[in-house]
Amino acid sequence: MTELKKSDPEIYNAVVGEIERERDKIVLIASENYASRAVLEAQGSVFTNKYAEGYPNKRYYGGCEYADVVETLAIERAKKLFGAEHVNVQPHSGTQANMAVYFSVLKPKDRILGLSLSHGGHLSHGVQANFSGILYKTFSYGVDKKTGLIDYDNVRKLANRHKPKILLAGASAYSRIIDFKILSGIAKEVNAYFLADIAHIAGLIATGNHPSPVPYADFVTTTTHKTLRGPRGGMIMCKAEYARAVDKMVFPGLQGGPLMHVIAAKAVALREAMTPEFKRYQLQIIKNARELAGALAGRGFKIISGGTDTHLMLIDLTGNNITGKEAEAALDSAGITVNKNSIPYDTLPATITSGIRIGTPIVTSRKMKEPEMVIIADLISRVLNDPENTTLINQVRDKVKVLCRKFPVYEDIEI
Ligand code: DSN
Repeated sequence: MTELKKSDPEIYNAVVGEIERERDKIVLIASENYASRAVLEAQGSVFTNKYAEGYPNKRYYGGCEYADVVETLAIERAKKLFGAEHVNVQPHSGTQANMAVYFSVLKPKDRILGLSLSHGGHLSHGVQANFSGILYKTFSYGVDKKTGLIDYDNVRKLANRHKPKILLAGASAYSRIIDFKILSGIAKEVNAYFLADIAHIAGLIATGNHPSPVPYADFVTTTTHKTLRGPRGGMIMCKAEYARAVDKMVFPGLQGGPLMHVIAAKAVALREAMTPEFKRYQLQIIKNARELAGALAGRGFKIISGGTDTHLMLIDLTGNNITGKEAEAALDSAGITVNKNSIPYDTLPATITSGIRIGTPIVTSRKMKEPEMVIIADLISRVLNDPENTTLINQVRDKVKVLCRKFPVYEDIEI
């Protein structure tokens, strides 16, 4: 980064700080990942300079011959990877992908039914403070208080009562397999569109480690940067009959120029996702999550739903004498990054919470395996049992650094 260092030392220093943070901390944010060097290079390429409003071979700008190459490759790779009839790779984010789907089939005040944010859903699935809650009449289903699992009978009841125009599946903090087949059946029964937002589990689905909603869903939206390990961005898959409506809504409906550098990076990530190595990686994410959940449970932590089938787990701290906010802060000072998270039926506000969410995509990208998960569980447990003990926090931070050095990341980036 010699040019950046010379021309803008403040930004250069922040980038170096971020490289060091990502390198020296154990990052367990379930929605993050460390993209490959190839993805970073594509995203940092000269495609950042290019306007390409429109779609391949139908652009509103000249000079799009290479933009057409990358966007066509991204579309074709996504179609092949997920078995989708139609793909749009232009949404700038997952929320914008959801917005484009809503705008293509809903009118303001139409009804949406999705998983409640406080039970593991997402902002854009109908939260009042989000555009989805402002524009539409939104209803939510939740998880069973005892099992922590989605109560499909209750979803059916609510769907019959509220008659939504879209039934939404998908979550940000749900650790079990989502039965897309049952949910799509419920949508059919009430004549609703079925939208599956697979942002968190796209990598697991692409590699057959979680059942796919693509055969059943009218629309499937995702981000490309979580388990899929690409650049930050969104993507829509849909049945061919909605292709025109979705494409028109993304551009010119909601966006102008697509981010061609991000689309180039999406294409790279989608190619990586087709490799046997990526399939092994996704399986290891799940194995690591199971091991970590088991090791934490063995140290007195309550895991919502009793465990995990995916890349993440939600820890209920109500029996551990610490809030989610306090746990997040104590762990971060010990070099372990997690996020506070509401648990189902939480009595504390979202700014404090009674839980933390933990995910394994990044530590698995660093090639850590089950033995390291036991070490991490032990470090987490020590910090959360004695969060104000600065000597202990410093000791844990040193151990974290040693572990991180054994599993390096971005070693070859010249700073
Ligand atoms: N905010 C993301 C998450 O952390 O799950 C979802 O978009």
